Amino acid sequence: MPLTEINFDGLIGPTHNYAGLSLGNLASAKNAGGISQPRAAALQGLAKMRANLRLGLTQGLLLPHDRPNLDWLASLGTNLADAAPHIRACAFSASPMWAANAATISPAPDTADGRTHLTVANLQTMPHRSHEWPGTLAQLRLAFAHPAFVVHGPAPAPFGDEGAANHMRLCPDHAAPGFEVFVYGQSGGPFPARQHVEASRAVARYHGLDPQRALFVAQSDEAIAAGAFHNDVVAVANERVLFAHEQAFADKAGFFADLRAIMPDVEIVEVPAARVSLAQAIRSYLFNAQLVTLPGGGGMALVLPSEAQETPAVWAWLEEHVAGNGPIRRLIPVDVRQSMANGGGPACLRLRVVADPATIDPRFLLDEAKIDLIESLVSGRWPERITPSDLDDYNFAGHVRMARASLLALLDLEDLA
Ligand code: SUG
Repeated sequence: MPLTEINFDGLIGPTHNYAGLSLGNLASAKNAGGISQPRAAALQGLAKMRANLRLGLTQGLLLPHDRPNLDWLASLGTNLADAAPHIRACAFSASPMWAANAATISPAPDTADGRTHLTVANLQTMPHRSHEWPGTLAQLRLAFAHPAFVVHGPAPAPFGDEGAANHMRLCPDHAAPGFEVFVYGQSGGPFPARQHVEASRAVARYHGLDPQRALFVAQSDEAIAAGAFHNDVVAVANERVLFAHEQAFADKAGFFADLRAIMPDVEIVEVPAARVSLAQAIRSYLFNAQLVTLPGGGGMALVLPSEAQETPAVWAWLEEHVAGNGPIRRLIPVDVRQSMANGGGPACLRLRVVADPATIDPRFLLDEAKIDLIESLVSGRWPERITPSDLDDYNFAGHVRMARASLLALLDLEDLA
């Protein structure tokens, strides 16, 4: 089977909660201490996966990690009972759901050895995400064990790497050689820059990319200050199309000129600040959308959060674009409000891998029957609500660990226990 784009969504885990752990992520700060609904959250994510399957797209799954992470607590010389509340919250975080931060992928046509390279992200800027990578790496090593893939360990500290959320690939079509754009932040503003250029350059070297076909581009300080803690909050690319906010990049003119020089047929769709402000773009997560190519020559669709439809300036711009001759032909709003309340939209929830599906461990691929099974397990085993005090309850920790164990058994993935 030819190379195709596969979206691996992170299944939202049973400990999904609002602990306000991500400085610079405005939604996370705003909802800190709120009551979460892990069951509804996971069902929303699964509904998005099902809808994407029905569009004719290939859909994969990444699993929730074992939380609370007792090994991480032990590495800090503590345990669930004694850990400070902030550290306990970090151990409980369901943050691996945001699979766009799992790894950076360079598909086979882009790499020197003709294999698809994946580098697990170290996520070392935020304590609650810094202990994700071993669990992610274990899954990547299983899912992509075929010799068509090379799975790399993380770039070393102190260089922060947040994976595909800061990486865009432009190409004539997914199976053809592409151009890879690594977007990084420069520190100095009110919020941390989570993607460091040293990490991006290391990933490009691990993957054996042609230096003539890779660009390193700085995020604008104003975007980070406005809450764009990852580039995928203000830009998204698919095939020949780059869809971005006018204020996404530090040196927009230089970046666009470089991109046009290496890829003359690139189509840049820019949303002007005069139509949609950075604040509106970030609140609505207009750009945290899945820009996908519909099979059968259906053009491109934008799978975007329903919050975008509810933001008049955003929706007016989008409707005009679709009515005109723009490359986005369809708008598909989806409800992922539980994840959105922690700053994770439709694009954060998925990791894109261009590969032949036959080379992937089928336990990580989905069809509707498997989604039915997972939905019914989630409906029975995921907590309906989590309040901050639940994280102090020892029995609660046992309950959520068992819930995940039953998912592993269902999917025949006990190797990840
Ligand atoms: O890393 N939120 C995540 C959201 C990640 C979104 N991913 C992309 N843009 N690709 C983060 O900031 C909040 C957790 C909390 O506060 O409980 C959180 O980790």
